Amino acid sequence: MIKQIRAQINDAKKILIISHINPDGDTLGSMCALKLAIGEKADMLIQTDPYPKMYSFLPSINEAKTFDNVQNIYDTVITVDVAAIDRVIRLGKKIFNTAKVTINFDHHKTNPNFAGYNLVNPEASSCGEVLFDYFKETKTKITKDIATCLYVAILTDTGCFRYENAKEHTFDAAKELLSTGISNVEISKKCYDSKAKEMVLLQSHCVSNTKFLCNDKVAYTKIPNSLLREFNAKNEHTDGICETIRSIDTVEIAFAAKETSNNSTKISLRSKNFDLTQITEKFSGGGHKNSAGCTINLPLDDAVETLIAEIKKYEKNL
Ligand SMILES: [Mn+2]
Repeated sequence: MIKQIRAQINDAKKILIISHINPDGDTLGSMCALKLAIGEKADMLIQTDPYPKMYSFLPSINEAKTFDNVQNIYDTVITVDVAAIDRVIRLGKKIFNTAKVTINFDHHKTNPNFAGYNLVNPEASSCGEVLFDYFKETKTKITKDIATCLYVAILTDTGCFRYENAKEHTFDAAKELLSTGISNVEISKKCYDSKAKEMVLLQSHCVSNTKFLCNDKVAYTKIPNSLLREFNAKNEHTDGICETIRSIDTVEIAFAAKETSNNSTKISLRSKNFDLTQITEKFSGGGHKNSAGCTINLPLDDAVETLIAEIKKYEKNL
């Protein structure tokens, strides 16, 4: 598959690389790394504008297009870190559907191989690691800028190398990326110590309003839209709340329920050992064992009740 993908990328005239909606460090880092490796004929599309500001240091990210200035002129579309095609929306989906060649680089075990060419490795920590292996296999030179992008992808998806998905090979990849001369200290500062004031204040409010269930094994917080207005915060500022709640010693499953509209609630879940995909798949969501998400088409309070009822079915396994 690697050879076929390389041949398709070589033959392509105009390539669009698409990151997933509500982008994180893995999808943005992977997108920029691939753009830098391919060069001129590749464009990038960010589907959520603005994207989290802390990633604005990623090399080449300022060249990325948004729905305002992207056109359907691409014969080849590549998705990075996109678990399912419904994570590509609006014009992005149309461009994907009309492209002659589609390529899918990913690491979600729930990925249904939705493209013409699929390089999906559920053993990899991140899409960044999948690309690292692809670059090694195809003898693509990993420049300092590409290394920065891949390091951000791996660092953020492994929670600073703390999660189960950080395996020996992940550390080998990180070591090789560091050998290009990038600074792990500087990158960590940019990813973790450069938060907006609104974000930290919103998060501490949400965390202090955490509710507990099942002998404190399940914990959650609700984020109504009114709260974002109160803190002058943006959607991206809710990233990371779940991780803080999960860090409580008794907690096995943590979730944050974010109101998206009157009739739709976005759920982010984190666990320590429990496989969350058994829950998110019931709501047509996806993700990984310890980090998953879904959207429930109900108002905030009803969505939370529905989700709790589902989680309680597994109470004895927690
Ligand atoms: Mn990822």
